[in-house]
Amino acid sequence: MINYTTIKAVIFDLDGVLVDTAIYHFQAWHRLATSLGYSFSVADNEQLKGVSRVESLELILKWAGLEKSEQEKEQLLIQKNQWYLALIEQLNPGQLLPGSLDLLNKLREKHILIALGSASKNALNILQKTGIVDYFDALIDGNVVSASKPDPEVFLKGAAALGVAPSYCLVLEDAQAGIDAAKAANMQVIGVGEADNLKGADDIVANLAALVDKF
Ligand code: B16
Ligand code: MG
Repeated sequence: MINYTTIKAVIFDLDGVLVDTAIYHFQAWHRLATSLGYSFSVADNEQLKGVSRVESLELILKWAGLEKSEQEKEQLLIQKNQWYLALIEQLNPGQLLPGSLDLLNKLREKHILIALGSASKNALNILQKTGIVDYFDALIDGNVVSASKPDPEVFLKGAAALGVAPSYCLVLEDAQAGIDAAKAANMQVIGVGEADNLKGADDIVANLAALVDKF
């Protein structure tokens, strides 16, 4: 159970929590995998949620039984990101997930600090396109972390940037790797989505709309 009265900061994951970009990651990885002759499934994609671009490619190559040179991998990463960027070109505030805006407004009203804790190197672009960048007191994304979730680095950096001790932080996550990272950071964590993929979360909600009245 979460004790909401003790929460001084909320650290949001991005893809799959605030914005519905997971489908575009799936489409871009699917296209790349197909070009490599590998049949990329929805179940494969679930394992890539919250995982960095580089590590995602390594997993796909492993599943496909393929070996590539560093130079080839670099090209594949550029290609995947180009396809992904083309897919999110038209992203707009309408693609914020249910409750995102209401929860951000509620936290502001209650003077609870807000940070982003995302593995994505495209996070700033996505926050700008969806019009929510100004809500954040700290932005920690794939450009400033060296260890991928489930390593706690991304969330510990978020707490440090806000000047709040980890035990007063609440993380909102849609990926198992993110739940594990939050727990490793000694933070409370709510899983957003299906319980099967969110083991160890302190609570689970279908979307952020369920949290607006908790604060
Ligand atoms: P990029 P999150 C993660 O974002 C995604 O869940 C994951 O699927 C993606 O591979 C990763 O960002 C890197 O994204 O290619 O944009 O740098 O869920 O941690 O906000
Ligand atoms: Mg996510």
